[in-house]
Amino acid sequence: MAKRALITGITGQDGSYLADHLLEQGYEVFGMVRRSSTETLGRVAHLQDRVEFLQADLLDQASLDRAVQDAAADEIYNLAAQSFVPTSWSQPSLTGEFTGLGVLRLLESVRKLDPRARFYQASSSEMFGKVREVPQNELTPFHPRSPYAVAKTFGHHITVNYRESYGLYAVSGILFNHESPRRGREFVTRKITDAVARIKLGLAGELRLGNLDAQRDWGYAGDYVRAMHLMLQQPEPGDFVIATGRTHSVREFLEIAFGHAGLKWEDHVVQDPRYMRPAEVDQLRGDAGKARRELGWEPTVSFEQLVTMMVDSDLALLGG
Ligand code: NAP
Ligand code: F7E
Repeated sequence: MAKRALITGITGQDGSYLADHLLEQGYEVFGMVRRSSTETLGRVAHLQDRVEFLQADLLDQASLDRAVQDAAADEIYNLAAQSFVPTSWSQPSLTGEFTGLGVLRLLESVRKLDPRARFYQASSSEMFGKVREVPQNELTPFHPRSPYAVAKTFGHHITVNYRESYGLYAVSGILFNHESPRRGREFVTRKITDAVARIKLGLAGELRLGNLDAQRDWGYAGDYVRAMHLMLQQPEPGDFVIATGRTHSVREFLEIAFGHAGLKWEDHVVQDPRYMRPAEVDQLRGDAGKARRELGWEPTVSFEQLVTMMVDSDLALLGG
């Protein structure tokens, strides 16, 4: 019989790639969506006939209970969150509710109603924040630097705690930044590739950005959802860092993205204090050695391939 998976956050970047991957693996896929007055299924439009959507919200325990019961899933992937770091300073309580307490609510539903399900929590490299060591691995202490990161740190610890308290098969994937043509346009990578396409096609002239010296360990989302699935196939539950092990600056991203379209970034980029953050994380670089050894996981897309894939996709979307 086909395995059943429930994905929260299926309308997001990762949820859509994970749904693609699990359907390819022969899973029956259930996707949790929240009510909205406008359509949010754009990223999963190609899967509408193959996924069963269940309406629920991370703020509403009864709706989560129902979704967990109806899906009767073998594997539950909790990808839903308020995931944009700057919004976590302007809406800190909401971020705590969605990104922190939402994890606890879902774990409660699993504990009460489907404790044999395997549970994946989407944790983040942002938990390392003001880093204690470079590169960061599963044993590196956390020092979160934004309300988002604080909420994710709660989500991580409560996942480990439910594993230890109730014997749930619950794992936390500590994923470094991963991007794709399906990335939201507010995140710096997609903001840049979307602007490159607009500038190239004469639809825009400038791009306003914040800290160009910020560095990230950027990988490809399609590679990272494979790791999520692998984590739930292990004999024992455990936590894993997923990263490329290479760091690049926003400036390097600009250089490749604009260069790929035959443009010079210096002619178009304007630094704007509005996009600076109250606290920055500077030296994120992941050590995915445990995932390589125990999951056999490797990233397949290089930084250059990622940037050019995103520029090409945005050019195509705009008809270029
Ligand atoms: P994303 O594109 O922002 O997607 C977030 C998803 O969460 C959307 O489907 C959104 O639904 C849903 N959601 C938000 N609030 C909700 C609520 N109250 N109830 C139900 N659903 C809700 O994020 P992503 O990049 O795919 O990331 C997936 C997860 O991994 C997130 O938890 C993120 O924090 C974490 N993460 C991401 C990265 C990364 O680099 N991408 C790295 C580490 C960890 P709507 O469509 O209705 O808004
Ligand atoms: O920022 C700098 C900014 O918003 C990356 C989320 O998926 O990954 C993501 O969080 C860097 C920061 O992603 C702009 O200061 C400069 O240093 O693309 P971002 P993020 O904050 O790293 C982690 C792992 C997650 O878990 C999150 O959910 O780029 N930057 N100028 C800018 N960033 C933005 N957004 N906009 C700018 O104009």
